[in-house]
Amino acid sequence: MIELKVPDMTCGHCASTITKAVKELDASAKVEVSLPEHRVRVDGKASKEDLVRSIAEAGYTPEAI
Ligand SMILES: [Cu+2]
Repeated sequence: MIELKVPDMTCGHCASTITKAVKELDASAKVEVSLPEHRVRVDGKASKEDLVRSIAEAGYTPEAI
C-alpha cells in the first residue's frame, strides 16, 4: 500500500483523472481516494516514484508521505 498526499486534488474530476493516471501504470491496482484528506492510496505493483511521476504528468503535485 502506497499513500500519497495530493493537495491540489479537490473534486471528483481530479479524483478520476488521478485514478486514471494510476491505472495507466498498473491496470489492476486498487485505488482509494479521500478528497477531504487529499490522499490517494494505491495497492498494486507500481513504485512510489512512478506513481508520483504519473500523477504529476496528469497535472497535479503529489507529495510522498
Ligand atoms: Cu477537481
